[in-house]
Order: sequence, then structure tokens, then C-alpha cells
Amino acid sequence: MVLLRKLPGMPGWPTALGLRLPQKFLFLLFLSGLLTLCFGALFLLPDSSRFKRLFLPRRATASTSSSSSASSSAAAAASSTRDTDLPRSPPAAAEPRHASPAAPRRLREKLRAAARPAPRARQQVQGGGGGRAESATGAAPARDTRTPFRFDYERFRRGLRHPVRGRRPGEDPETRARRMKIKEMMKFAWDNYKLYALGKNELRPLTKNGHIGNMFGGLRGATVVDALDTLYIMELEEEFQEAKKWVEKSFDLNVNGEASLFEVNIRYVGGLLATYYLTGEEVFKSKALELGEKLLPAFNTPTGIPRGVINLGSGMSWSWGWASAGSSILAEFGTLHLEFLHLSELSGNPVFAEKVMNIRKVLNRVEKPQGLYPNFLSPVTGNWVQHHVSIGGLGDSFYEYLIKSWLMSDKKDSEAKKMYDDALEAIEKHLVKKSAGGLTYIAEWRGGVLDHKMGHLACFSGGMIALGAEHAGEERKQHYMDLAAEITSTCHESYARSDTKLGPEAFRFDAGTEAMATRLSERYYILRPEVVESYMYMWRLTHDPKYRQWGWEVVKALEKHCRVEAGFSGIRDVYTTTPTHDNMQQSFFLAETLKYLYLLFCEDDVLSLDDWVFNTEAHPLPVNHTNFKASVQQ
Ligand code: DMJ
Repeated sequence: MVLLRKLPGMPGWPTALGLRLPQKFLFLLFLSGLLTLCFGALFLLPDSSRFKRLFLPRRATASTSSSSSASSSAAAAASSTRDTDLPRSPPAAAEPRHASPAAPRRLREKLRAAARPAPRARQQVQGGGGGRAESATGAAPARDTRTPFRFDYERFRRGLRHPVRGRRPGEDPETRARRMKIKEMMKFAWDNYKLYALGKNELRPLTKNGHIGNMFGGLRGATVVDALDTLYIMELEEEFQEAKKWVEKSFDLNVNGEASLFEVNIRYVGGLLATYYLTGEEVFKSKALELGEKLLPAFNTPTGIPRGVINLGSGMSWSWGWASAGSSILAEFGTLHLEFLHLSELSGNPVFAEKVMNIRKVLNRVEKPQGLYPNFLSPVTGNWVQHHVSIGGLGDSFYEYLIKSWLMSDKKDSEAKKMYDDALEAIEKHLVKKSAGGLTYIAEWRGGVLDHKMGHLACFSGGMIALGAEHAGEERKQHYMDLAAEITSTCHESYARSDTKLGPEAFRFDAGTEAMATRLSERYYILRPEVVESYMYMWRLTHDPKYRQWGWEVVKALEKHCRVEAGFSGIRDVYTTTPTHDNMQQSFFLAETLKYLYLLFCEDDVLSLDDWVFNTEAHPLPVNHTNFKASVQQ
């Protein structure tokens, strides 16, 4: 307008139209309104529209399309919103709720709709890996909601290479007896939970009551869902039916509380998915999908990196109060991939796969200090918040899910494999150390300074490195198998050097100490699985009998120090033969510790590694051998 009025020989429009001052004012008002509307409408055009690409830079487009978060740009977010602009403690609204009140109504509706899962898609979704996720992560597919989607379970079962519970060939009586002992422990743990705490999250075995806690946002029955597949695999049929009945009749998903996205995903979604794949019972699938949809709003951040806490009722999400500068945790947002690909596989809805493939994009884009992945990332800017690196707590299962994503894709997801290979190389270069006494361990890294400590959680890495070594190429394979064996042996030392023969929460390699806790606060054992998890993988991959021997030592120690009248309990100090109990039977004891111990004394075809990958809570999810594509029922 201003420009037109000043052009020589060209009167301004209002003047040319012969308008008076108030009319001019009204005319200008109308015109500017029209322009604003036109500009707003650009946001409603599909991303592929030429007009949109012409008028809006790519970044601005991405930052408003929160649902197709595959396209949301961390860089765009960085330029538009500062980390400190968002609330860090509850209740921080999910991003669509932050849309400016001045935004056009349709735009706000679009953002709100984006927060909801997309309708069931007709197209076939290939869950399980990067290559296969392509269809789920590309441009919005043409949808036909007239045809209901049905996952072809029978076809999936036909694709398995081994019966899920094995073929039961002859075996030596000692192995069988040990396996039966572990089965008895599982029955004991379940029976007491059922008797004193059914429907609560965990059993308190000393006080003989239930514990609910605040990790699962009002969801109940964590032990039931975590135990389902273990009961099934151990052929505890009656107990499995009891657990199934509880899920059918009492498992209520309409809750309204603050949940850990990570914990709900690995325990509940993972447990339900695994049990569906093992049994084909629809109830587990439908509960998994319903719960999965409740987790989606956590991803509505400028980068698509989910926040750690979500209210399962309102969908509002926020970062943990303790997480530095409102950051999200690597081991939390990096441990969704396996489950979310299966949610897309089973629902035919690509939205779940899109969410996790976007996480990978953000991680690939951000610069890694020395090739390492720090544990804290801003969901607003997509940048690291602190340079603390650990293969134990806060980092652990992110690495696990990279190699397992590749395995679950039947070795097609080469992007995940490369990320894993590069990360492991950096870890080995900067964090792997040998103690004076010859023990190999993985230290933690704080901005370049090493903390010579290994958490119990980090002991899963022996198994992970062995699993990856199988596929590392001839010259690296033996090297990684040796590294895996050394780390597993160090973790075994942390058990062997204690009075109870159970390992502490963390052990150190400094001030003359090797593989022992030096702080009072690190001497406890809460029935954690990571060490026996590594024994199980090492046994399957080497058949060295020492791993079964070490596993049996753990069984004896559990019986001696953790078994109480009404279940199993953690202990407060592994360095005394008369430890006090913490009065908690963790649900992961049934999901993981007892399952891995049992598998250690099974033949290799029980939950064969050819067919299954275990999520980080030991729930088996199937490898996609044949692109077991979802079928469409006409
Ligand atoms: C489990 O819930 C999972 O293994 C998780 O990855 C971290 N550790 C606990 C058990 O120690």
C-alpha cells in the first residue's frame, strides 16, 4: 500500500476510489483483515502445496505441524521458542494447547486434531524397522476408513522359525531341575502377589499388602501385566488365566494421573504386546493400542521429542522436575521404538511409527560430542542440555534399542545399526577402561571427565554387546565378544565380592576399590535383572557353562537373602549376611529377573533369538521375518 501510494503517477487506491478519511480507515481495516486471513490459510495447506512452500520457509511449516512430527524441525523450534519459555513443572500443557489465542480458529482446530491419533489407515504398515517404517513415516498416505484393518495373526505365527515355547528335546536332569526351581520361584512370587496385592502395582512382602506408587499415572496391576508373558512361557497355565482374567475384568485405562511415559511403555505396552503376540488373545492387543494412543500427546513438543511425564487422562505432559532445564532423558525417549513400531503394525495406524522415527531424525541431526550421546536433551530446541554420558541409568536402553531395532527389522534397519555401531565405537574409545586388577568396566563421562563407576543398570551391556557382536563383521566380531565377556565377568565380580553374592546398585573403581560399592547409599539390591540378563545372552551366544553356573549362584542367593514368608524382597545392604529387607517385590523381578534366569536353563529354541527381541523389560516382541504385513478385511 505504502509503496503504491508513492509510485509517481499512480494515486493510492483509496484516493483513486474517491473515499473519505473514515471510509479509507474502514477500507484499510478490511484489507489488512483479508491479508491476515490469507496468510493464516497458508498454514492450513498441505505441506506439499506449492503455495505453502513459496510463502512459508520450510522451518516455519514444520514447527506448526505437530502431528506429522517427522517434519517438525528442531532448528525451527530453537529459533521460535526458548527453552525457558515453557513451564518445567506440572502442569505444562502439551504444545497444541500453547497455540496463541490469536491464531485462526481453524488452525487451532487443526493443531488439536493433530494431537489425536490419525484414523485407522488402510495402507499396509510394515512395522519393525527403518526400512519398513518408511511407509509409516512418509507423506500422509491416502486413507480409506471404510475398510477395517486387521492384523493377520495366523500369518505372523506361520512366519516364526520355532515354536514359542520350544520343542522340548531331551536335556540333562540337572538343567531341568534348576529350571523347575526357577518356575517354583515365579509361582511363589505370583501367588503371594495375588493373595495380598492383586490389582495393586507391587507386593509388599513383609507387610503383606500392596503398593501403588506414582509411576504409572493411576494405572494399576503393574505386576499382573509385567508377569503375563513369564507365566505363559513357564507354562503356569492356571496363573496365566488368573492374570488374563484380571486384565479382562479389572484393568482400567480410564485413569487420570501423572505417569512416566517410559515406564508405562516398557512395562504395560510392552507386556501387553508381547502377550498378544504369544497367545493371539485380542484383549491384550486392544488394551495395548488403547494405552498407546493415550501416550501420543507427550510427543506434542516443538521437536517431537516427548516429555517424560504425561497425564493419561488430560494428555498434558511435562518434564521431570529433576531433569536439568526441562530436558527429556535419552534412555526414556530413546526406549519407545520397538513398542511403537509394533503399535503401528497391529493398528495399521502409522502415527506411532512416525513419532519414533522423528526422534531418530532429531538425534541424527544434533551434534554428538566426541560421537557420544549425552543423557539430557531439550524437547524444545533439540539440543543437549548437559554433557553427562552413561551406559547405565539415564542412557542405557537407548543403545539397547538401536541394536534391537535393527534385529527386529530382520536386519533391514541399517540406519539403526549404523547409529549403534558409531555409538559403541565412541563408548569404547572414551568410556571403556581396565582397572589395575584387570577388570574391564564402562565409566561415566561428565563433560570430558570420567567417573569410574558402573551402575547395576549398566550390566545389561555385556549382553547387548554380545548380541551386536554377532553382526559386527568378521574382524570386529571376536573383539566385541571378548569385550562383552569381560564386562559380564566384571559384573559377576560385583556379585562375587559381596557377602550375599548379590550385587550392589553401583560399584566403583577408584581409591583402591574394584567392583565394590564405596558409598552406603549404593549398597542395596532391589531384585534387578541386568546381570542375569547378560548371563542369558552370553550363554545363548557362547554356551560357556560358566554362565549357567553364575546364574545358579544368583538363584541360591535370592533364595537365601531375598525370599521371605510372603514373596521376594529387595535388600538394603549386599555386604552383610543378615541384610534388612526393603519390603518391595518389584514387578520387573517377575518380568525380567525370573524370566532371564528361566531362559538360561532352557534350550535355545524357547523364545529363540531368531524370532524374538526382548524389550528392555524382557517382554518378547517378534522379529519381522517376512514383513508380516497387516491384512485388510473387505
Ligand atoms: C527395568 O524396568 C528395565 O530393565 C529398565 O530398562 C531399567 N531397569 C529396570 C530394572 O532394573
